[in-house]
Order: sequence, then C-alpha cells, then structure tokens
Amino acid sequence: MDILLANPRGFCAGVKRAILMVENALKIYKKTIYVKHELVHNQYVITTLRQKGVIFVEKISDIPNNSIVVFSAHGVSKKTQEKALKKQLIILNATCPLVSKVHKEVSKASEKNIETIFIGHKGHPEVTGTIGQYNNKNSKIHLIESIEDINKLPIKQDNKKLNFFTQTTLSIRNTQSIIRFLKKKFPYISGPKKEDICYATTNRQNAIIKLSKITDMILVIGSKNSSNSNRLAELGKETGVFTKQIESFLDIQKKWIKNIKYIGITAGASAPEFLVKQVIEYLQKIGAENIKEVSGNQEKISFNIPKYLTLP
Ligand code: 0JX
Ligand code: SF4
Repeated sequence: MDILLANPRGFCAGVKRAILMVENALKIYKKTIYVKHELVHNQYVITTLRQKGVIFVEKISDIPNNSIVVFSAHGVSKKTQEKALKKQLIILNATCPLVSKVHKEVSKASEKNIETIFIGHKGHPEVTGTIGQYNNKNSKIHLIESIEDINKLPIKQDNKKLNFFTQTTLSIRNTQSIIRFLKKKFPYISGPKKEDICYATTNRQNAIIKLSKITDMILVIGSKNSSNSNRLAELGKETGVFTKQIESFLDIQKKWIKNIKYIGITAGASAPEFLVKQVIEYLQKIGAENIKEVSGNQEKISFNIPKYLTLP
C-alpha cells in the first residue's frame, strides 16, 4: 500500500492566527483565558489548550467580570459582543478576518435596509455570528440551507433590495447550485462575485477531488463538528472513493484498508499536521510503503495577530 497526501491540507491561516493569539495571550497575561466556544473545531487542539489552562464556555454569562475572553475563529454576533462589553471583559477577537469580512457586509446590508438571504448550516456558530450582525426592525435576514428552502422564502420575486451571503466553509458544488436557483427566482438579487466560501475551503475541496482520482480509499482527519472537514468527507464519498472521517489514527479500522493499494490522506482546516503524521506512522506500521505528496495549490496567505499579542 502507498500513501498519497493531499495538498493543501490541514491548518488554514485563520486557524493558525487564532491558536497563536491564545498561546501568546497565555504567556502575556499569565491569567486564565476564557474562550467563547471551541477556538477551532478540533478535539486535539481543544484538549491541548485546556491542558494549558484555557477555559472554554458557551455563554458569556459563565465568565467572571473583568476576565479575558477570546472570540473563536468562527466569530460572534453583535449581541454576544455587547454582553462581553457589559461584563467589562477584555476582548481578544480571534474571528478569522475572512469571516469578519462577511460580518461587515451583512452589517452594511442591515444598515441600508437591504433584505438578506444567508446560505449556511443552521446552528453552526459562524452562521449564528454572521446572522447576528443583522439588526434591523424594518428588514430581515433569512437563513437557507438548501434549494428546497428557496421556495419557502417569504420574499417577493421582484424585490430589488435583496442581497445574499454565504458561510465560508460550505460545499462549493452545492452552494453554486443554490446560488443559481436563487438568481433564477430573484432576478434582482445581488451578492459576492462568486460566494463567500474561503480560499482554504476551496483549495482543500479541489485537493480531495484530485486525490480521489489516484486513490482507492481516503482518510479525512477532522472532528465531527468541523463543517469544512465534514464537507471534505462528503465530497470524498461523492467522488465514489471509499472515504472515512477520523479524529485520529485510533479510529482507523484494519478492515477498511484490506486490499487497498493507494490510500489518500487529507485534513480539515482545523486539524493539526501532527495528527496526519500519527496516521502515516500507524499505516507504515501495518505495511504502508511509499509516501507521496500530491502537488496542489500553494497557500501563501497568512493573517497578522494584533500587535499587543505579539511576543518580543
Ligand atoms: O466548522 P468549521 O469548518 O467552520 O470550523 P473549524 O473546523 O474550526 O475550521 C476552522 C475555522 C473556520 C472558520 O471559518
Ligand atoms: Fe478563515 Fe477559511 Fe480558515 Fe475559516 S476555514 S478560519 S474562513 S481561512
């Protein structure tokens, strides 16, 4: 059996920035750091930070007044931000700049009374945070998850003040077909040139498609609540290649790899490379021979952390 590694895979710029912000904050403040929601959706990352003293909470009310709070990479709503300010918390905002960009657009639409349709997964923290940027009593933001939802929208077809935005970690294929239907039904709708799906999501989805053409099984490393990792596993399955999503090498079942000649490995944007290495080592122990990095889009993008969080 040979191992083929997808490229790019694993940490994106937003995740690297969020983790560095928390690690530096621990060193600079030498105090308990609270994080609103899981900083990124990966169990290994969360456990490691917890061991360093980070406390993860779902509600701002669970944080003592005057403490330090980090907003997760997925971002928060305006209401959450207000609650944190009321408690006089020191806010370190680790929202990915690409999510913040969508926040600004949604907020602008709200100020301008532009009715808005948001494509995303209900209950996902990024969706809650982005929808929570819209705060207008005279106009509305509507969440849709599928083409079927479009026909249920209480919006007039000839509405000329209508916008759409999307979650950053959606399936490119599904989202494009939703947008096509949206434009057909609402001819005056405007929105981003393509969609708001980020570069990292796009590149990892393209990389798994490439991997699927040269492998007979794919392992996707990523936690169950990671939207972008789930989309990778879904896409792997859609290509027809036997695909399994795992948290770590411990989830691998030997029966999966019986008779497999070329096994592909990829990792979601929140899954550390360390987990990929562990999977490779495990596969080598049970007989994998050659390892090849599949060529792919090189990612040069990086996001700065705030100056006050940089170490000397
Ligand atoms: O569930 P998501 O894919 O949005 O988040 P995850 O797995 O933490 O990935 C990195 C953060 C992405 C924000 O857009
Ligand atoms: Fe930012 Fe994209 Fe990474 Fe999300 S997946 S944190 S939007 S770069």
